[in-house]
Amino acid sequence: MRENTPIIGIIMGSDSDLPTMKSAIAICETFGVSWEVAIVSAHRTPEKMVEYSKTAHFRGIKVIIAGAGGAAHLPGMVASLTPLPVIGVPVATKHLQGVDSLYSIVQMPKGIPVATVGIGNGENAGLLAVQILAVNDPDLLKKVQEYRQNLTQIVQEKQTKLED
Ligand code: RP5
Repeated sequence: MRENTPIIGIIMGSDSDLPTMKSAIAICETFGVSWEVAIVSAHRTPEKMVEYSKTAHFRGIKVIIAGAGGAAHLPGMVASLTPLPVIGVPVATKHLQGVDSLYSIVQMPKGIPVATVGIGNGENAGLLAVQILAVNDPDLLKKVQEYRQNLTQIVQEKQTKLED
């Protein structure tokens, strides 16, 4: 649901991050949570980053997912500028396979947390954002529980196939 009143803000440093971030969008769609997406670069569009971060909560955004690769300063800088929870997605890179991205995002100083997911794991970022929203939304919480039950069922089916 790409709506006028999105509640999850998905941002990324470059359009080259989109393949990774698409899985976060897919999770929002699965759970019926409204989202928006934007390219916001800490280095190439720093003023846009400041504007986005300072105004997101006024526009109704509840959680920000920020993906970046390499010198991945976007999630941390956004977190320093917004009161909203920020989930960081380290995007895999060609030369250092995303370890650079991970280290750039995960080691935040005390006081300014970024909830960092695994390298390339946009899906978990989407799920974490949904779970944060579900704390105050019983219907969404039920959907999260059903999603988990489905995961369990998939594993059980794989086990059954192994035993066949
Ligand atoms: C970062 O630099 C982006 O998040 C991207 O992961 C990386 C490379 O960007 P491009 O050169 O592909 O635009 O800012």
